[in-house]
Order: sequence, then C-alpha cells, then structure tokens
Amino acid sequence: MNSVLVTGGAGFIGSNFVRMVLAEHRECKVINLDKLTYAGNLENLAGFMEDSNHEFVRGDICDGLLVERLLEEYSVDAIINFAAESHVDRSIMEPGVFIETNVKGTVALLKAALDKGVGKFVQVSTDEVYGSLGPEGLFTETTPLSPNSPYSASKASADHMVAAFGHTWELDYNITRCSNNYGEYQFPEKMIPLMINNALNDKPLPVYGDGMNVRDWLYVYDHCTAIWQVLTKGRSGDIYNIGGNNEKTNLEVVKRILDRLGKSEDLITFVKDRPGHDRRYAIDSSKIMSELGWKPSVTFEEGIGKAIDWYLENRKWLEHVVSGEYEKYYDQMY
Ligand code: NAD
Ligand code: TDX
Repeated sequence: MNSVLVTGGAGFIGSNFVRMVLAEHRECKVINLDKLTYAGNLENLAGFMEDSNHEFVRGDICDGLLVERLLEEYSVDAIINFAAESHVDRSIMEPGVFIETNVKGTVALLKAALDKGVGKFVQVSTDEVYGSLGPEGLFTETTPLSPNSPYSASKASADHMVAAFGHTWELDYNITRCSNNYGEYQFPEKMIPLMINNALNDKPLPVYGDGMNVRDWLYVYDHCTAIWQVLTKGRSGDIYNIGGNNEKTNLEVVKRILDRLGKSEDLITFVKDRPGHDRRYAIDSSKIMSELGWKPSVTFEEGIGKAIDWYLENRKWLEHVVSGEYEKYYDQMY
C-alpha cells in the first residue's frame, strides 16, 4: 500500500487512523480529504500537518471531479471512507444532510474509484445498520440490515451501494461494521466525551431514558488497527464486524466516568429519551479475529482510563470544541 485516500480524516476516528498510519506505516502516503464540517478539526492532526507523507485537502466527497483529480495525481491505491455525518441525535433533527454525505457522497467516491481503477474501497460502517438487539444474541456479518434511525438508514443505504458496485462492476471492496468507539479527539456531542466535559464543569450529566441501553465499546485505536488489517488483508467483497466484547449500560459508563474524575453521582440527571432509541448493540467479531488475526490492545477499563486522562491533559482542545456552534447545539438538545 503506497498511497491511500482517507476521507473524513479530520474527524474523530479518521484523525486517529491518519495518525496511526503516519506513525506506524511509513511506506504509505496519506491523502486526507475532509470538508471540515462542525465535526472536522485540524487540531486533531496537530503535529502531523507538516508531515511529508500527509497531504491534507479541504473538500467534499460529493465533488466527484475533485476526488478523481486526487486519485490520479497521487496514484491512489485504496480509498478508506470515514467521511460521514455521524451523530444519531442530529439525524433526528436534520436528516437531509445524512443522505447528501453518507449516501450521495459514498456513491460519488465509488464512481470515481471505478473510473480511476482504484484497487480497494473500504467503507467504514457501523453496527447500527443491524438495528437493535433484545437481551440475548450478537450481530454477525449475516444479520439482516434493519436500521432504525435516519443516521443508520443512511449508513445502511451506503453499504448497499458499495456492495452493488462490487456486484455490478467487480469493484474490490470491504465493509467494516464497528461498535461504539471512544477515545482521544472524540467530539463531545457523543456520550462519553459529553459526560466527561459536563462532569469536569460540574454540569448535570443527561442520561436518556432509564440509562439501561447497552452499547459495546471499543477503544478508537483498536478500531484503526482493525481497519488496517481489513485494508491490507481483507477478502474482496467481505464484511467484517469489529467490536471489543465490552457491553455496558450507559449508566455503568457514566458512573465509571464520575468515579474516575472524583465527582458525585448526584450530577446524573435522567432526561427525555431519544426518539426510537435502540436498546442494545453487541458485536460478534470472531470473523476478523480468526481470519485476519486482529484483536483489541486494551480492555474497556484500561481504554476508558486512558481516554479520561487524555481529556484531562487536553483541556484546551476541549475548550475550543465546546465553544461556538457546540453551545447552540447543546442548548437546542438539552
Ligand atoms: P466524526 O463526525 O467525528 O467525523 C466525520 C468527519 O467527516 C469530519 O471530519 C467531517 O468534517 C467529515 N465530513 C463530513 N461530511 C463530509 C463531506 N461531505 N466530505 C468530506 N468530509 C466530510 O465521525 P466519526 O465518529 O469519526 O466516524 C467516522 C466514521 O466511522 C463514520 O463513517 C461513522 O459512521 C463510522 N463509525 C463511527 C463509530 C463511532 O462510534 N463514532 C462507530 C462505527 C462506525
Ligand atoms: O447525552 C447523551 N445521553 C445519553 O444517554 C448522549 C449523547 C447519548 N446518550 C446515550 C444514547 C446511546 O444509548 O448514550 C448512548 C451512546 O450515544 P452516542 O454517543 O450518541 O452513540 P450512539 O447513538 O450509540 O452511536 C454511536 O455509535 C455508533 C456513534 O455516534 C455512531 O456514529 C456509530 O455508528
């Protein structure tokens, strides 16, 4: 792999992936295409903007001509598509942009990849496309898609388009479906950094519904290593589930954050539930573990400790991202 186009590489997972590749895979040049929406932040790439292996381009994945130019100019071997509108609550407020970026943007990338003969297309998808589980069972790669939110419906549509390009034109692709990520540089609209930020500021921690919804948490670096394995070793046309086998109720996670920060559980406030709130996600990642030899590097207990410490050490980053647009969003939401 000599040259990859990473889309959404200024966001949470994309920037962690870019930093991992630049640090650990020096043979590979990274072209990073990001629109810099509210979720994109060049501070996530601090220290890597001047790296000669890194070319940052501000632009939209929906812009097919721009994508084609980049593929040609940098002789791109593979596209890894992280770019997306990624927040469920925002998709409930404003679904249209989720169709634009997540569906139409993915199709624009697929067309460009086909036209320019790109060797591999990795679509970074989510376990939310499978819908919601009851108290038992796990999502496998053959679980039927049954998305419930506008966000997950847009991601499922994109997954179908990727598979259709593979089936119709033999595009070499993989789809990864990962569970909830947490870690460094996550925007505080998502539950874990939102709760950390509120706790640090002694603000109420808004837990939706009864707090008993279950998510299967994975440390972001471990998601990135899984994607690298799929990129370099994945079988053409295969789907890989990725998860850390760390099911927790939201209330457990929130209490752990408060405990680590030495704050009182009195900050917990139960608020109105998210409409259509999926009850439980849990991933069976035995396929990627057995076929590609991937495994997570940290337990949830280790990872959440590292993540909380990072937010404590990076108060400036946090202060910057919670000013401006975020304040308006927060007031509208809570
Ligand atoms: P994020 O919201 O933090 O980052 C998204 C990035 O995409 C931002 O940098 C943004 O500027 C960019 N972007 C948005 N629209 C764009 C466009 N039209 N053109 C170019 N760039 C655009 O998201 P994230 O949490 O890092 O998620 C990354 C990917 O991983 C998404 O595809 C998401 O569906 C998937 N995923 C996320 C999780 C999770 O827990 N966060 C879990 C599984 C899968
Ligand atoms: O303020 C909150 N209070 C609360 O109780 C927020 C923001 C969330 N929650 C709950 C809702 C969920 O049950 O916490 C859980 C996690 O919420 P999010 O962080 O919004 O994540 P989720 O909706 O599970 O989706 C995430 O995981 C899969 C990512 O945002 C997606 O991009 C990814 O695909």
